[in-house]
Amino acid sequence: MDEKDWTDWPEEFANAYRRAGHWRDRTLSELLCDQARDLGERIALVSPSGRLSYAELDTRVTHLARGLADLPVRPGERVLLQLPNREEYVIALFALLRIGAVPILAPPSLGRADLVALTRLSAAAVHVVADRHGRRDLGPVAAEVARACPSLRRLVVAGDPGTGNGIALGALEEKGAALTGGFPDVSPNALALLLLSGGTTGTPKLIPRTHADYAYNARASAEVCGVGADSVYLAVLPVSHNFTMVSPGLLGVLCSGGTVVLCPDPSPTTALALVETEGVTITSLVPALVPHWLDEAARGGRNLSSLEVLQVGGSRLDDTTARRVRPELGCGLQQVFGMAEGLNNYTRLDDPEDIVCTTQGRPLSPSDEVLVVDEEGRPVPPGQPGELLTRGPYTLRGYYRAREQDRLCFTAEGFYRTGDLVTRTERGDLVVVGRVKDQVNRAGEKIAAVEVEEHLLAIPGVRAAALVGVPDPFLGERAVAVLVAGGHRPSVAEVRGLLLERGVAAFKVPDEVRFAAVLPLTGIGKVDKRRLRTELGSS
Ligand code: OOB
Repeated sequence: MDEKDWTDWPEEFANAYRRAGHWRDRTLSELLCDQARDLGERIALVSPSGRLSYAELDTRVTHLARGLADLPVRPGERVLLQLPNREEYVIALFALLRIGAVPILAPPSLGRADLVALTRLSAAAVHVVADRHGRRDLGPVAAEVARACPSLRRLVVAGDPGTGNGIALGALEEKGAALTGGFPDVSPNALALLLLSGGTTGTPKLIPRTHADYAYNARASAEVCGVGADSVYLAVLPVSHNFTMVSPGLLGVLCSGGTVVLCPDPSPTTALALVETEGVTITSLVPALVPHWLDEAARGGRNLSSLEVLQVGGSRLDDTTARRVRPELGCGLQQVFGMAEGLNNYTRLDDPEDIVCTTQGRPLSPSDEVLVVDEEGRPVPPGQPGELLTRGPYTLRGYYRAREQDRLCFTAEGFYRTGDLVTRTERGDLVVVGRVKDQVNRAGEKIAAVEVEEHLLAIPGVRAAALVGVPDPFLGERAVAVLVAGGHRPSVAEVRGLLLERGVAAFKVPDEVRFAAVLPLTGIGKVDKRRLRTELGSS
């Protein structure tokens, strides 16, 4: 693998993380093998396709790994993994890790534009995709991406490959079952997978995570969240998201010997039924889903007594909703302030209720370093807002193939600039009070404003465009596009149609379109988003 593709931790830090016992000598794939050996018949995974024990999961992973190696998928090759919450996601993820390939964890909702940009950035050789996601047929988009990206040699389809060029994932698994042979040696310090960054730039960024760092993130999170062999975790949010993967999520639960239940759709009716029938003990939600869960629970008819912990994160949970969780759901609340780039903050299960309901927690690891700084980079006293900077044993030191952007996103000392405005209490708990990065956080899904603005500017007649997040009772923030139009003012439906045609993901399409004669500017001539947000929020 080319070391220049990503920035490793400096030797002295790597040694310290090993000495502290954070980084260990096992790959993510070896962790599953260990569990299969030790736990055998315990149930690892439950989905609409059935139940898989640790041993069965491991066998299916081995078969698919052999089928993939036979294609061939080679060690170090990047593979776009775009599957929803179904068992094939877990099998394909571990199979790719087993052969030393590098999965890119892409949500099924991604649009053509992002898929093409990610494939070009990573030179991915294979696209593993589901036949459909909800009612959306993913085949046509996959075919367009393949046409636009010569690096893509193979398309592997979970489900029905139809008449296209795709190979059925099931057929590869079957073929692999008849093959024998070993797997390549993979270093625990090697690049394991690539995560998508919410981003603030026009093109998406990829986050490199190693086996050792990701395993530590999962294991330490499991400990802080009280996850063990008796835990049953319900994956409601997309499994490709870092929250559902390692906070403690899928990997944290599997490395603790618990059971992961995949929720096939995010509706509270489906989810609460599974809580009852599977005896779910812990799950994770974005704040936008919480009121729907509370409403559904209030309707009664479901026994939710197994639920011990409801984790909420991805965007700011308001204090009022937070205080309703324990009395109305009968379980504890845990706030999670995390980022795919690394740092996870958690309120602790034994924190006083007031801290749990009003703060976003404190760092997971004793080796996490956090600074809260003013615009000149000077630390601010407790209670004062400042930008959160961080470095630590599971926080990246640089994006994948993005040396230019790294100069803006990291300090000279290797701290990641989160772009989040926080205050820190005397106790060390963090409260998220805003953000300095130009991003809309729509129900936990991050939208880089410039990316959408570039597409808006390509619409005929649009002279200037700004995308801002405006407070919304359901979404946390809704995306509002403010356009300066030359003559014809395109309707919301037209803007929507044009952006979708350009391959923009549906969740990034503005919820609302407004028109202005000019955009307000700051002293140095940048669009004054703060003013725009205030004006829009109050109208
Ligand atoms: C999680 O990860 P990402 O990469 O989708 O987004 C990270 C950003 C943070 O920088 C912050 O702006 C926002 O999402 N955020 C929160 C928050 N949790 C995340 N803002 C306020 N309160 C919170 N509790 O969103 C993520 C990754 C792992 C675990 C949980 C969330």
